Amino acid sequence: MSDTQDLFPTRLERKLGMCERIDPVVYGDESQRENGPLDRAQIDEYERKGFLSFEGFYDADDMQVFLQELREYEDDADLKLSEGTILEPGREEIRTVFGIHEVSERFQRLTQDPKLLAIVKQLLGSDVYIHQSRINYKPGFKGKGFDWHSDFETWHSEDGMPRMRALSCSIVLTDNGEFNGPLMLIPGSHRYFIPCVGRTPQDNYKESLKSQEVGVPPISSLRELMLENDIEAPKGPAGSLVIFECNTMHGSNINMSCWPRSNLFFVYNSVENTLHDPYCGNRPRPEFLANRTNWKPLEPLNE
Ligand code: 6CS
Ligand code: FE
Repeated sequence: MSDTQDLFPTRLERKLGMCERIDPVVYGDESQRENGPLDRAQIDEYERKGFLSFEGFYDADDMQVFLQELREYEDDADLKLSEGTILEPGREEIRTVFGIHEVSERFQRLTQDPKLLAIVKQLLGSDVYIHQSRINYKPGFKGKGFDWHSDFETWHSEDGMPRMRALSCSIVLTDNGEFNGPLMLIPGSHRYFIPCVGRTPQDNYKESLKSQEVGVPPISSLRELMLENDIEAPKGPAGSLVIFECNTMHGSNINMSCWPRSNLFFVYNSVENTLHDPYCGNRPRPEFLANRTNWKPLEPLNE
């Protein structure tokens, strides 16, 4: 078991009600919060909603080289066989490639983009490192969806992440429109921790990354959050960015369009929030899902 008290019990036999968040959303004192690229209004919006979206954060043309690399992976038999590559259920199409920043130098460099890193450090109020990276391909007609979930609920239970001091940067590599299964988020949902019912099977990730059964919040809690705050699905051209807090409820629909919806995710964790033993009591998940070996602070890479 972990060497710290479990403040967020989940994955139990009995249903527990949702509880109010106990961790800050934006870390650091006033001066730290002012010290970064986000202005007061953006900080307040992130604190209130649990996410921020930036249309055209990167130039769409600059995303082409990243997309080209994705296309090459689709024809890379070895990569498709590796454990960090998840295929669509019952198909040959790639669903997710995990650990992309370790597979590709170009993606590694992007994790250290000065513009992005400055925003992340302003929100987390500390040095940061990559907890997890991935690309969700969501190919046209065949890309399945992702059920509603809080990433933190999984990362706490299955990776031993102690507190809510991490965030995901989702960079859209293809246009995210209404019809190709954009990321959907429930504003304000990050303010509640929603325990999930059901013990975590060993090696749960072998199933959960294709279709999540354990760690899916109760419908009653989801309904309460949606009625209170609605749902938002930020859209935008390739190069747009959504930053969402580790505990913000999110999911996405299947892709019924002909256009792929390929998003890149970098998960930044505070160096003050490094992993303990998984709170669910299982053995740790593989490195491509949860980085346990390199917590060195990321330095910005200038062009
Ligand atoms: O288990 C995880 O870490 C992954 N599962 C989901 C549905 N989102 C976060 C992450 O990619
Ligand atoms: Fe997720």
